[in-house]
Amino acid sequence: MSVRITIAWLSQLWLLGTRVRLMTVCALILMCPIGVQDVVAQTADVQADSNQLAENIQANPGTESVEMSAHCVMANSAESDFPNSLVVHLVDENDGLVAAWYDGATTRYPHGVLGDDIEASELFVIANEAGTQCSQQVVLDDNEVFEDLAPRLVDMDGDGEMDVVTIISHAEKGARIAVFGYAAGDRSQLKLKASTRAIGTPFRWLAPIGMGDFNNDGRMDIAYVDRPHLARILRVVSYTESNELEEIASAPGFTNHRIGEDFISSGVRSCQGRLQLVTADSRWERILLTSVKETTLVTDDAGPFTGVDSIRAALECTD
Ligand SMILES: [Ca+2]
Ligand SMILES: [Ca+2]
Ligand SMILES: [Ca+2]
Repeated sequence: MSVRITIAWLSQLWLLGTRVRLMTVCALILMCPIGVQDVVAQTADVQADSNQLAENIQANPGTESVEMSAHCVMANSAESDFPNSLVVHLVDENDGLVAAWYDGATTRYPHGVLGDDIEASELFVIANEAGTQCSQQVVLDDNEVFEDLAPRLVDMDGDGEMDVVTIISHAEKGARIAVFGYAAGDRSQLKLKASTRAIGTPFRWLAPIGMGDFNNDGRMDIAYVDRPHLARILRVVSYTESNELEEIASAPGFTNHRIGEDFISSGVRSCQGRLQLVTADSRWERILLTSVKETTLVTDDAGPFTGVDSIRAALECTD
């Protein structure tokens, strides 16, 4: 089922229409200072407020008629409670996810390790579909939040389309990594595709380091620090053929986050074709470079940790 809706634009940035336009918008967004990203999405669904649409059309002489599916929702990252959580993927010829952000601020999970106790309860995405863009929304249950800074767009299952890697925390079970995306060929509903098991205790968190094929077996992996303030265990999970996140390696002695910081001090570097995880050691004294050899983590010392800038410097290849 589809409906024909006239779409009006809330900003000067034009989005709907061709992929070229979207690439232009994404490029603009990437160049925008934080806080002034105008708009990523302006789509409409069958429940859209027709009066509002009419006003928008009158206020914006440039309007378009676009064939939209009924599963699309209104979405505007600039009006989100977390506009800075916007992430975009520069589009190639493929259809699929091109942007994601959090919304729905809530204080129902008062953990506060990321600097405040305001967390997100909603995830929005924009997908390219046959030349149009469609926005979709995930709304968490009341006992969950996205205890995160920004979603991550990565093709985890290797189907050529971006997936969204998030952190969900549960009132009774604490944090887990959750991967959202579309089932092959079906963009009618964004789905939870895979998840780690939750830590098991409320107010226990994890901090992603990054995504990549760290053990070089052709499957994407996620590296994270399990309880960076407490257990300080580096774990690597692999995205399996059956949409599971299966642990392939772990070791204690790592951290990448301090309570109250609204950033994560870690990342993945690729130097001479070799992927390495960059973190601090559990005492915040040294910078560690860690690679995955089959089921073993191999760690090298890369000098003193002197703040997040020293992590940034270690992410650069030196030769
Ligand atoms: Ca927050
Ligand atoms: Ca994918
Ligand atoms: Ca792998």
